[in-house]
Amino acid sequence: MNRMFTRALISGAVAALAGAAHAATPGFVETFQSGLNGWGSNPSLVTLVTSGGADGAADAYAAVSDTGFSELLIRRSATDGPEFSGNFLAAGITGIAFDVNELGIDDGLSIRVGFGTLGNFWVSNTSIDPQADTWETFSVQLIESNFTEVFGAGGTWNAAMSNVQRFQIRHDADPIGIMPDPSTGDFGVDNIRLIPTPGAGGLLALAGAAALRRRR
Ligand SMILES: [Ca+2]
Ligand SMILES: [Ca+2]
Ligand SMILES: [Ca+2]
Repeated sequence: MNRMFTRALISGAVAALAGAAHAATPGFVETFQSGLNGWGSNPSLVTLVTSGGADGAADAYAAVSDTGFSELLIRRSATDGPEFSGNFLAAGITGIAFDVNELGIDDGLSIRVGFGTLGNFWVSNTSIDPQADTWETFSVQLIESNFTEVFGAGGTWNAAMSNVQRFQIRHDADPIGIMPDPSTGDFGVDNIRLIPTPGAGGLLALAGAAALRRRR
């Protein structure tokens, strides 16, 4: 059983366990094999590329580009679907990881993850600048000290974690700002995953193990 199929099987099983709950699902992996699924941007250009993803020649990914010096990001909102929104605390989501590729030339990007409510938004303190044409993994544990609140002074970390409405993967060079930074660069994203609490169940643990195994 190949890795892509294994992950799809696990994702499907986890989603089935979660039933029709309209909330983020621990263990969920956005592989882009079924399309962009609501991931987009404005004003960056987001396109589905059906080959050359993180899992090989026949694997799809999302490409993000901009040639007009506007903010470089890919995002998903609650209105695009439930998978990356809702109550992360109650769901037991303890980390975020994704695969990222600088595509073509290395534009010297600083790729971070950000999420929160409409008025209470947090961006990861750490970033990744992948090598050109190489898939690498970025991951961050969801604890307050790993993030900076960029919008909504006074809104708490727990309030943002409890009601995620916007989820971004963005280019944001130091210092971290309210908005992603403009760039003429491009990057690819694949396998955006919501990491479950360790020991949250055999199937969820299996999902984590599958994600780890493919990194070795
Ligand atoms: Ca993929
Ligand atoms: Ca690039
Ligand atoms: Ca910045």
